[in-house]
Amino acid sequence: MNGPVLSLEVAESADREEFRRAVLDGLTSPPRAVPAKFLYDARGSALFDEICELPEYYLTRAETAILQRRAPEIGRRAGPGCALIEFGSGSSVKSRLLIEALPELALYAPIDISRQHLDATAAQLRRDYPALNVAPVCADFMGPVPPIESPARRLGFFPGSTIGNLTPAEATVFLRRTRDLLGDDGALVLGVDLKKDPQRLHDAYNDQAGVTAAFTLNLLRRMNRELQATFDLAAFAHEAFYDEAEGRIEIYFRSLRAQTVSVAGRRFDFAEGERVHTEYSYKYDTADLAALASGGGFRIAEIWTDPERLFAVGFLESMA
Ligand code: AVJ
Repeated sequence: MNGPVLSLEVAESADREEFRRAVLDGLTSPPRAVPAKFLYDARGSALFDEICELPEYYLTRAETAILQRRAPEIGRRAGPGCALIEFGSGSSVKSRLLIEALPELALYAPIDISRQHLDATAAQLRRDYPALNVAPVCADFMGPVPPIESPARRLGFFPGSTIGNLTPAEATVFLRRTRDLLGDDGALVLGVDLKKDPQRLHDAYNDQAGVTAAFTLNLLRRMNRELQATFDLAAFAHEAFYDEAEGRIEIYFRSLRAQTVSVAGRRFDFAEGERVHTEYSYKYDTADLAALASGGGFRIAEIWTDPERLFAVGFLESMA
């Protein structure tokens, strides 16, 4: 039998292998890309926490303000005794707003790919809410999630515009799966970033302090460390711009000169100016959100925004 230490090691080498495959695949066939979820190693997660504090990055502040103001209404809509299931829980600042507002909460199940993050969050929540049943689930919420045992009404929570990382097709698949997981009487609290002045969007992903650039380039560091890659961090740059027709921010790392890099024992040529895609960040308006919800099997019961209409939180209910 595997003790906890050994099973952690097994999980780590499986993660490493998944990362290796994804990177080799992503660099081999054009257009070159590395999936966004690999941005979040320990350093990447810390950098993302820093992004959330940047003056240009309004998303976190706007959403937190909406949740603070609307928590009582969310509690009323959800009703007493529900189970709260959070997708990609990260640090649980926003979950606490709901945990405190949901009457007779039966269960809190954070789902996250990082075992470490999950265990730390669960331990802290158990300390702060001794009566709360915390049931962490270690899984990639984009893949199949193991069934969550609870007879209570399920309330999903997917904040932070994380859904913006997904293409509309991927987002629809995610919502359909989530609707099945939450059940016929389930509901989902969903946070999306709103379409707005392109300059404001551009600035949010091109901050003056360079934290977003460090976040993107941290992926090169991670490849160097975990895949014995030879990326010269000074020879690549972060690039982010708003594509208005697609309604999305696109993020890349760009090669500043012609160069060859070795990754996991394979060599990859980069032309000067060649780029590798790392993220989309889709922006929604209320019509986009309505289409997304109905395509995913939900109806919108309510949409709340902040006074500047920067961000939106939707209360979605499963359709029969
Ligand atoms: C965590 C996906 C919501 O798209 O705004 C922020 C990630 N990347 N700055 C976003 C991100 C660069 C963020 N999400």
